[in-house]
Parts: sequence; C-alpha cells; structure tokens
Amino acid sequence: MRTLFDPVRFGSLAARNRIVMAPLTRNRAGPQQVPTALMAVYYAQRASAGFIVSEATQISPEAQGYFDTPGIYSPAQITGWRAVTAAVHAAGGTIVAQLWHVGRISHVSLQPYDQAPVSSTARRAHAKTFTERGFEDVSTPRALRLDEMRGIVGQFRHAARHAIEAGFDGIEVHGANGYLLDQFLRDSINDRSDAYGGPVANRVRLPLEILTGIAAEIGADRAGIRISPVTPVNDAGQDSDAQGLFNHFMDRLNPLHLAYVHIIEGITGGARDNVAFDYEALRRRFQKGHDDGVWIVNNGYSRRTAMAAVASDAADMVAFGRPFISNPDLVNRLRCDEPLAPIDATTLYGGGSAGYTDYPVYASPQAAAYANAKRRPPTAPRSPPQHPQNPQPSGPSHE
Ligand code: 8OZ
Repeated sequence: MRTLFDPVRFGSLAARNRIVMAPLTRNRAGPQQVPTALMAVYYAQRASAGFIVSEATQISPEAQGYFDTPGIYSPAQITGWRAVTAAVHAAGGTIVAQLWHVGRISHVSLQPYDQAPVSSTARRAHAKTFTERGFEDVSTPRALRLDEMRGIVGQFRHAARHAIEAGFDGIEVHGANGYLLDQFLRDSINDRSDAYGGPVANRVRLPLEILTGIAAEIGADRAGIRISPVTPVNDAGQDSDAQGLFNHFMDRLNPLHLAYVHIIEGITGGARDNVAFDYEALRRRFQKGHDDGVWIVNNGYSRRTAMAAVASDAADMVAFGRPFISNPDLVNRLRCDEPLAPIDATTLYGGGSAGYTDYPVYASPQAAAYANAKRRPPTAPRSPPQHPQNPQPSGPSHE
C-alpha cells in the first residue's frame, strides 16, 4: 500500500514524499520585488517537502496585487530566485515557481504609472488587498482588449522560461482564488461577449492558451496548475455550473499531459463542503490515458486525512499550507506523529525573520534532555543559545 511518505516521480519531476508545500504569500521581497537571501533560508528550511511550490510570483509589473510580493520578470529577480533554488537543491529539495497574475485583485498604487488593473471585466471586485498603506479596497479594473490577450500569454511564457533559468524544477500556473485566470473561467465574473467570454469553451480559452504556450516553452512535464472550482474568495462568487466548467477544462487539459493538477477543495482556508462538487470526476478526466500526471489535493488536511487520501488512492499527493509556516520540519513531524507548532498570525504578511525563519524544528523531550545533558557538563561554561534563525539542516537526516 502506498503511503504519504513514499517517493513519487511524475512528468520530469521527482518528489521524495507525497507532501507538497503549498504556495504561501509572505510579502518579504526586497526593492524592485527581488527575492532576498532571507527567502532562500526560509525555503531551504522547508526542503524536506516532497516538493515546494513557491509563493505566488507575478509574471509582470501589471500582475502584482499586494505589496512586496516577488516577481519573475526582471534579471535581478531571476538572480534572486537563483539563490533560493540553489539553497533548496543543496538541502536535497525540489521547488517549482507559482506564476501569478492577480487581474483585478490589485490597487492602482501597485500598478505601473498608477494605471487601472486589468481583468476579464471592468467590474470592481468587492475585495481588499494590502498595500504599503495597509488593507485597501481593490481598484476598478479595465477589461483586457482582444488584441492584448497574446501579450498575457507571452508574459506567462516568458515567466516560465525565466523560472527555468532561475533554477526552478518546474512551474505551477495560479488558476485559483479569484485571480486573473479565475476571472476568465467563471461566469460569475467574466461578462465578455468576445471569444474569451460566454460559453464554457470560450472561458477556458485563456488558461488553455497559457498552458499550451508554457508547454511549448519549457515542456508540459514540468508544468502544473492550481485550481479552486468553488472557492468564493476574492469575490469570485460561484460559476452557474462549476462542475460543467471544470469538467470541460480538465477534458481540454488532458491532451497536454501536464505534470500535475493541484486542487483546493471547498473554500480556500475554510469549509471543504460549501458546495457539493465531484472532485473525483475532474481527476478522472485529467488522468484519463495519462497515468503520469499526479493529482494533488489541498485544504485543511490533517495527518490522518492526508494519510488516508494517499492510502485509499483518493489523491496522489497532499499539499499543506499554513502548517508549513510554523513547522519547517512538517514532513518529519507528520512521519513521527509529533505535535505541530501553532502559527503566529501577526507575522504572516511582511516583516523580517520573525515568524518567518525562526520557527524551530521539533525537539522531542528526550532529544531536548539529551542535548541539555551534553551542553552542560558541570565544569564547562554554558554554550550560547542556538539562534533559531540559522537554517536548520532538513531532509536527509530523516529521509
Ligand atoms: C493570501 C494573501 C495574499 C495572496 C492566494 C496568492 O490566495 C494568494 C494570497 C493569499 O492564492
């Protein structure tokens, strides 16, 4: 029987277990949205994940919707990411870049020349973002013109190319949570009457063009997509036929042979059963005749439910988000059934190392007693306390 802790190979990717670190927005990029050395420490601490999905990363200046999120369009950003991927690889891990366009979930102060954000629609979302000034209502968008669609596809293609140049093992397209691709997919948002709006076949056009372009650019065997068919976050509402929409989307994705689909079940970070939805039907469509693609589930899994999902073949891998923030050694804790540390909600978005790189690995009571005994011989002076910010070696010792 396969377990959560078994390795898996899919596409051109290899994971040493079936636990995925979900993308997590942490807003700690440096000036010009360049990844920092601290980010390299943070990701390397979590390298024992089967693979890491980077925080959502904007593919262009217009794709940004929150302060201090990293980009992957400038040479300096690629150089910054190179240090991150090198640190993760040195720790034995695998990391893919999550490529993100926020669409209308943005604010003019984050846009080049204070322009309106772009979307499928000109209707403003009833949603907030966080800018340099704190929480603010998102701005009214401008609907993308037909002649701009190729440019959006091109931005995703370039970003995928940049991700490979930066040393990422692959990419994940952010198709979830009410951002640009969701703004095209759902008829609760998309009010267009051109080739990108109306019938389902039109609303899947942009995501398919993006994924087809990325497959041509870097290969489908190292590309995945994250979707969230029924989450209402970011004023996404509910599609009038979410099942039909996503069934069709998976049918059309199937021939591309992507490495994986990563699916948020229910409300992102909330109830898993807000709407009745047949996720298994999507999986069958994605994997039909394509047993190399893996199905990654996400949203509120516990050790027990994650182990059951993999053991029963309800999923190939399980992604954990918030637990990875406060438990850099989450894989080992799950393996050994050790307690999980709680998250400090005040340090999630922005700031420095506090609540970012200073969450310690688990020290069992026995290990702590042993370390104490070793550290304090009766005659020797006390050694200085270990600074929790130092990167913890992760992975190989407990793989
Ligand atoms: C939390 C805060 C800001 C952005 C998502 C990228 O929901 C995000 C995000 C999450 O996918």
